[in-house]
Amino acid sequence: MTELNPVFLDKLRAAKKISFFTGAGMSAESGIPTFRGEDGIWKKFRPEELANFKAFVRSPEMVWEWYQHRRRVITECAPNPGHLAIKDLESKFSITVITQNIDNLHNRAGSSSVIELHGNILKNYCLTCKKRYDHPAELHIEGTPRCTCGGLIRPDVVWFGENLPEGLFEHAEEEVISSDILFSVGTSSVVYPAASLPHTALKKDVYVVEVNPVETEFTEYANLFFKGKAGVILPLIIRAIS
Ligand code: BV8
Ligand code: ZN
Repeated sequence: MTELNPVFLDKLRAAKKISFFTGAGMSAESGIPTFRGEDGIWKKFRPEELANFKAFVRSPEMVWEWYQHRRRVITECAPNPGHLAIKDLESKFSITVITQNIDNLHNRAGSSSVIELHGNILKNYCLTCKKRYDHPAELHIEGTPRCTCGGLIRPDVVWFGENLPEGLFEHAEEEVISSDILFSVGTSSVVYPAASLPHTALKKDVYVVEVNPVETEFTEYANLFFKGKAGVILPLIIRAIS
């Protein structure tokens, strides 16, 4: 049993507002492969080849095939005890989730305040007229989905080299610096500007806790590091304060 640090427990009991900054590791126990782990999807694919606009314009079929594959995986998965623990904490604290994940699992777990920094794999829009196609049933995918205007439809996710949606990152920063505690869960902390959020929190004296089975680029800066899986550590924290 991971003995919970008494300083941390005091901070937790005194906290009003807690933010969670999550990455692909948050969904690993739901069965969704991470990007950079052993079975990471970047092992088979390279982000430059797939998760960027040029790749999409060059070969929309290939990029759509990749996203359809990931959609199928995601729809077969369910929120894990880590997602559910974050949702349960809403009964005691004001909770904001800031996720890098596009898998919609925090929403499916019932979290009421979720900021999706990099978009949502179930959402799409037309490159030409910006018409939205947010219900997969609307997408007729033989090869590459086309809009009624004839334009190419793309997934509503943030690709490398693309800016985050207007104002979203600033909103996430505000949530983080106004929190008593920030949990950074399941992220290798290498993709910016998202990965700057825990550092911004530290600068504003927010107590930052990292949850990850391995140390990351951020671990040396964290106020507290739980070496473990999200689906184990987060429910354990719930039990400690119930
Ligand atoms: C931007 C959505 C301004 C799509 C993703 C040169 C040119 C252009 C840009 C850059 C450049 N150099 C740097 C940049 C910026 C670039 C960047 O940071 N690159 C990195 C790679 C160096 N960032 C961008 O381009 C961003 N935009 O900067 O705009 C701009 C504009 C123009 C020009 C310049 C700048 C946009 C980045 C968004 C990319 N989109 N995803 C899709 O998913 O298809 S990124 C994707 O990877 C995720 O969204 C996530 O954000 C990111 C990182 O992955 P993680 O979530 O951390 O996952 P990872 O696998 O890495 O780690 C998993 C962790 O979980 C591990 O630590 C593991 O130990 C742990 N774990 C495993 N199991 C568990 C667990 N933890 C807990 N429990 C478990 N059970
Ligand atoms: Zn259109």
